[in-house]
Amino acid sequence: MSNSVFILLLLLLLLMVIGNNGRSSTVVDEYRRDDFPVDFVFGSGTSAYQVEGAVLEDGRSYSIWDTFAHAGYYSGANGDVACDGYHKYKEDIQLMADTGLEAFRFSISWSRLIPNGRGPVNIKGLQYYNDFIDRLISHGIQPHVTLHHDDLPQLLEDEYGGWLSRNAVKDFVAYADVCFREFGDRVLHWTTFNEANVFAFGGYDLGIAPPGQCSYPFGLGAINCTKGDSTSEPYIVAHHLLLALASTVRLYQKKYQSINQSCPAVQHGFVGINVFAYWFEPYTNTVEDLKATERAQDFYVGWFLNPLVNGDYPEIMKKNAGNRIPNFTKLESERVKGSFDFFGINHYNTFVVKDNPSSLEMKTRDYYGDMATTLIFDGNPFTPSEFEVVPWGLQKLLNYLKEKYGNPPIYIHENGQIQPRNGTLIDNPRVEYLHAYIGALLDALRNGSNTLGYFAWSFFDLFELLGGYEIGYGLYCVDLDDKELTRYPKLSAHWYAGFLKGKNMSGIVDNTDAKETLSSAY
Ligand code: IFM
Repeated sequence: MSNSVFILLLLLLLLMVIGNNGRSSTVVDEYRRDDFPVDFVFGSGTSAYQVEGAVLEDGRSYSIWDTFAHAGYYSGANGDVACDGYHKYKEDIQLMADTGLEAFRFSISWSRLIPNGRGPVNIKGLQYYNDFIDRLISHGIQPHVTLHHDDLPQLLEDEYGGWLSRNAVKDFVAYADVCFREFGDRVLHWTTFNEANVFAFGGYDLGIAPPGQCSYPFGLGAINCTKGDSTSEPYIVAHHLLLALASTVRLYQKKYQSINQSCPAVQHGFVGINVFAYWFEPYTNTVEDLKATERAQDFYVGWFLNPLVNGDYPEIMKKNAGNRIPNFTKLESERVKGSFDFFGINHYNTFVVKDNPSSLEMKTRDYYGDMATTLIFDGNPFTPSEFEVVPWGLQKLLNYLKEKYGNPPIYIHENGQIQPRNGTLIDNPRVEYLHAYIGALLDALRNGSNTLGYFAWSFFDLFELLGGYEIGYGLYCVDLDDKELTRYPKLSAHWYAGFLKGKNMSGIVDNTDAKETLSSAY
């Protein structure tokens, strides 16, 4: 090749990259399980309230999610039965094994294990989770446990106001202690809080998640904001979650990671936290929009990751929230800093961010007002009918976490495609989504991201946090019209199983199996 042709080709390549709006590298289109490291884990997940049902069986007490659902947020729907996972877990675990899952992420219901919130352990609850974990392991599936997935025991909410009180820190650590003691010989991966940020702003600013608190004029929920203070409560709750994480990690290190009287057998597990993370693109390349984009990331993930990596909240949060965001004492800051073994992220989509300085002029501001941005959503941000497929958003997010927070160990705890729950098993949009995002993940790994695992959300269609039974993300459909709540694989379950079992995957899907299943199912 002559020099001039070579230079021309290089120029062409450069133009193609720029033409792609700087949107990161191309996403790998064809890949197989073997392209990922052997010790990388692929799994799927659920959470207790969303699948178990049996809400008052065998000694379980109500959690704040039961109360939230029964208050009418889901127009009468609730998790009283959900997928009946409490009774059907044996067949469910068989299904996980048939699908080829290497790991399964689930949460323990605090109010099933310790119905009073603190004090005596419920033997039936203990048996259930022991058997659940044993079965996963005997089927070759790693258990990844979440301790709190929006479901604080209601008794603690009633007693002292739940996570608004520092008392919750002590009770949470005691609950974690029980879990480490009882299950830590088999469980290595512990996530303290699922979507700590959404729990704080969804539950205490917007009122769209348990416990559904908000103050006028800020809430977004279906129920009126009759209780709460959107201007300060999200910050107080987040602060307590961080202190609880720090104390839990200390407890694990002191009591379970070194030989001592209370724990003669050393545990070698990992304790982390999970946050919800969008990728944000600036609306324009103006300094204002670029700063707004950085600010949005600080408010979403920096809120938790900055204290954990650097010992304090992002400067811009402290500036904009003023005295509504708590301060860390010197000792707290030292304890919070570094108190994680991994970060879990839940990533679904990418949004565009525009500067919105006028919100800072408001006399009273909620957390979103402090963020001073307009997040541009196409349709309903929380329950759209389908997510746009933006795999480069995941690549950019992983790269951002690598650059900004020193390449911490990451688990992608949730990623998946939303769809209306209408009984269809041919879910091509979900296949397209999973195929694209797993390809993007491979690119990110090749780019040096320290991501250690990926969990497709969700294993079943379950009781959804933001849409009850109206929407689903499941690889498997649960037939709500059948009293047996029979599970049926969707096309995406076949696709994921093919990938996990070593097939070469492209975007093209063979739907022969799914068609057969569909006709026998309906
Ligand atoms: O179902 C929820 C889950 O409980 C938390 N992350 C988002 C999912 C989909 O909305």
